[in-house]
Amino acid sequence: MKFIKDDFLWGGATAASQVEGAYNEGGKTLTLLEMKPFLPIKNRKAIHFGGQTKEEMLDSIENKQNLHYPKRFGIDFYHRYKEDIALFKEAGMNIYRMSIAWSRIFPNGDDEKPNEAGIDFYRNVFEECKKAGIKVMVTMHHFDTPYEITKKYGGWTNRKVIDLFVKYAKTLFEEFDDVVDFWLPFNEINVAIWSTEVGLGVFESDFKSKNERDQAAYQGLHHQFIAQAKVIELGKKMCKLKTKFGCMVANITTYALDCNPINEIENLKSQQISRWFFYDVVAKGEYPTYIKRYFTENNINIIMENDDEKVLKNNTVDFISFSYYMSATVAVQGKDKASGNVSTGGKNPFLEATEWGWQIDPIGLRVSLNQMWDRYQKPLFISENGIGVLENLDSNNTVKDDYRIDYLGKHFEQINEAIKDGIDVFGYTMWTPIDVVSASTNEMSKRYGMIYVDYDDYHNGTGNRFKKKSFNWFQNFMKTKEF
Ligand code: P53
Repeated sequence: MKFIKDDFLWGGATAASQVEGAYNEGGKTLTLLEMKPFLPIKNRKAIHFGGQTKEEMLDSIENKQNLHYPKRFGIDFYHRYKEDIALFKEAGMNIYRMSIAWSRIFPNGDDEKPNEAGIDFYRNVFEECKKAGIKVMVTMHHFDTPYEITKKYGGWTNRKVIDLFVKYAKTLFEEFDDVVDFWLPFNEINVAIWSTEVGLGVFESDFKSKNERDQAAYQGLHHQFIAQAKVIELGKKMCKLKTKFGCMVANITTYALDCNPINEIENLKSQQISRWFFYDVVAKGEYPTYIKRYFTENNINIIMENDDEKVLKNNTVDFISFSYYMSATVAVQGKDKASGNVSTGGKNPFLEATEWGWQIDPIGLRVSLNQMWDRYQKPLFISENGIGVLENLDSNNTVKDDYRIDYLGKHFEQINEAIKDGIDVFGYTMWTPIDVVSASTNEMSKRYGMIYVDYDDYHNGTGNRFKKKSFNWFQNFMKTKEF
């Protein structure tokens, strides 16, 4: 089949904490992500993200237990970025989505001046992309609030962190406006509610009750909403191109398990709380009515300052980006919650799932694109989509990943259909062009790339890069636009 849109952007996405390594080079400081060890996984379908106490995480700084902390090492992109960008170019990618580690730019969180070594590193990476003819989309915060900000301010629950983030963004606009094509202030902003450690840089074990935790999580999220709006406001003043600011939401599409109306309304409520709320605030510029009811019923009270509503209203996103990996089902009773390691939704008997219980659903992508277009009429960008698999190099030093080719091709087909539906969707970055450390499980062996990286879960290996079969498939797709 032929892909019908000529000027569509095609590429791959990564995140600093999952690729860079070099955690103690160039002046970088730690983040909570780098305090979470790799622990052998007993049940891949169970929910992960850590589970360490604050004490255990702080012990990790001196590595008292002699554990391996994968996000300190990543895939050594910090030293190998030239080789990787050359491979991205060879694959035919015309856009690369990556993130900047805040802790490389402001290692103490509140430094007066930015860290030159950090600025230099990213300038080199961006220039390498430009030389390769690859556009750049940058995430400013991909789960990696500097630990110094956790320590001194309590992470995002403290309103002062808004100003620190805006200052960081100002530095990025000053330094990189000429080499960055699109900015996403926050990755998967809804993760603030799922994990305060990953989303907000706040220790989960600091909370005494569920209500206290949820209250803090929504307050921290509010600060991120305001920070994002202020960054957009500033970016529009400072950057040459005024329409390059987007949001990013983890989009798990769900269906009612059956046609029982009580399940349909349950699904509607679930979608409002888990995804629409986040898009509504950043695309429409206001808290929707259903969330106000949810807050009242759950005893959550957001503290706002006078201007907050105006700031949100006046600084909505130019485009909407989201990650899409899977779908799930929702029912009032009898749902099987153990459908996946990050989704609390239920199983769908019509879908197959990965080893981690992520249910593969290409049509769900078209459903989501239609829903978002109807709700927002803003350009859409799929900033993550892909499949994690346990893989080994074969005797020819490659991986015959036909399942990945199948996964990607079927999703491309649904994007094509969405374009025929009349939807303005302008780009796609697969997760990932190259194997990386998993965000949720810290495994290296949960591989997403079309490039294999020779490291195991303990960072043993040469780190050498090898093309999988999907690399050649993608390269051919970029030449012919046939999939
Ligand atoms: P891993 C939850 C649901 C969907 C996507 O995830 C998610 C998450 C959080 O893990 O995260 C995004 O590596 C995230 C990436 C991450 C990728 O999906 O757990 O933006 O950093 O690596 C895949 O398999």
